[in-house]
Amino acid sequence: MRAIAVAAVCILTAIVAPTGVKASVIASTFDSDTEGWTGYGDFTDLAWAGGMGNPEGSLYAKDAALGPTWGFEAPGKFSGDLSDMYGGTLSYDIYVSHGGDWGAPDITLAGESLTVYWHDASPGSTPRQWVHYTVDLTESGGWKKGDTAAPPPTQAEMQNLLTNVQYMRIRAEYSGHIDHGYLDNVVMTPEPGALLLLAFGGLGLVRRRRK
Ligand SMILES: [Ca+2]
Ligand SMILES: [Ca+2]
Repeated sequence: MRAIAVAAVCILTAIVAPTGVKASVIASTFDSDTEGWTGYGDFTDLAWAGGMGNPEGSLYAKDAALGPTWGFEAPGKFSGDLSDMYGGTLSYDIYVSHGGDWGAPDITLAGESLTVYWHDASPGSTPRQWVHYTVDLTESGGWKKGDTAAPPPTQAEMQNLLTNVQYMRIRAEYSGHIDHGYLDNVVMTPEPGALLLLAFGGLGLVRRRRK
């Protein structure tokens, strides 16, 4: 009976988790450094902020006031083959010094042949407090193929984009002021079913070793 259960779990795991796919959470909590994050646009003074965060330890940058919209750009672990993140979520906490908006996208997710953008439904972030965002990594998560008037990606387009993500950017500028901002708790979580099956797969391995 146990052997059958182990075999079933192994087959199930093999189906759901083909070679190279890693159904695990990707996170940056900035506990001790910038974790390889950088910026985009006219950011400056990018640094780890040890005394600021949610909780303490976050990523800081400031507006260089040259014109473009600035924000943060994720390191390599948030790119590449993220296909197991389809159906999962992306969440983060952000703190900005000045509020406002001019319609720039809050999140940019660039694939090989398509880039999708996510705009805050209530434009502008609330300044000087931590604001939490959670976005579904599906075609119905509010992503657009351009500005807010552009169509959303199809299911196939979203799934294909996640097979080879080039970069992920999170906007931190909402104001014409020389503003600054902090980013914390950037988390990509796979679709719950993928995590559950991975757990079952692990159970299968433990049982196999005990035999
Ligand atoms: Ca932190
Ligand atoms: Ca600014």
